[in-house]
Amino acid sequence: MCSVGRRQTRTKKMPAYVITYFAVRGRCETMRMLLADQGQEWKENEVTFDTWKKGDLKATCVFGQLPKFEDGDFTLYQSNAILRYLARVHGKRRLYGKDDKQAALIDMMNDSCEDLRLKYVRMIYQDYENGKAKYIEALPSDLSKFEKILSDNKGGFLVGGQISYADYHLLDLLLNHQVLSPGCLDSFPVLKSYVARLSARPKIKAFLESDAHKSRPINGNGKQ
Ligand code: GTB
Repeated sequence: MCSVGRRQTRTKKMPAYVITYFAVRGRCETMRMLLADQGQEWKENEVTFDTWKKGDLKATCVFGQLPKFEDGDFTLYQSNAILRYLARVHGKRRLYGKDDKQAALIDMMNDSCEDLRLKYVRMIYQDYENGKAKYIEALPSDLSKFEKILSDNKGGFLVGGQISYADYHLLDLLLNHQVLSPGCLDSFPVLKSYVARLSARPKIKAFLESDAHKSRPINGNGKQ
């Protein structure tokens, strides 16, 4: 049937992705940054701590925790599994390297990001007052490893010459650490320019400057 001359009505498509999480950056800012950089839209389903305490939502979560991620009728938990899912679906090289070996190296990098995130989260939630200074003192030992990896890989990313899901994870961690300890990258020129370069990618820049990002606290207990 010919549609010439007929008024075309375009209905706005709802984003297929839904992130259900607390109103913080926490474990979701990496996936939000990845989605933003890949030009994707998503809906936020913010959960207040009062709602969470009632327990009904927790009881429906497979591991009793958030984030929960929905892609239509497909539901995922575990932030790193969500990142890997998005890495397989998006990007020129799927944000997951050019072959199985690069994919394995990218997983290895992300595991190291996760190790650092866990140390950071433990300090923030369990030991902020007593442990912050000690944490900052020990931080160069972790940062120097990422500095060396980025110096050795001339491609400008953790692995190869294309951004991967692990790069978004490292960027988020480094941004959070610069809030914790503003000078922490001063002795790491490669990490410092990596943060500047990735933060200047137009869609990441717009995301980092958005009210949505800026208004979200980094952590759920107000410590940062
Ligand atoms: N391995 C999991 C993943 O990577 O997704 C870990 C998920 C996780 O730790 N989820 C925390 C959670 O659901 C939220 S992130 N906690 C509730 C529970 O276990 O019952 C950390 C966090 C804690 C508190 C807030 N807050 O109060 O706003 C925000 C974020």
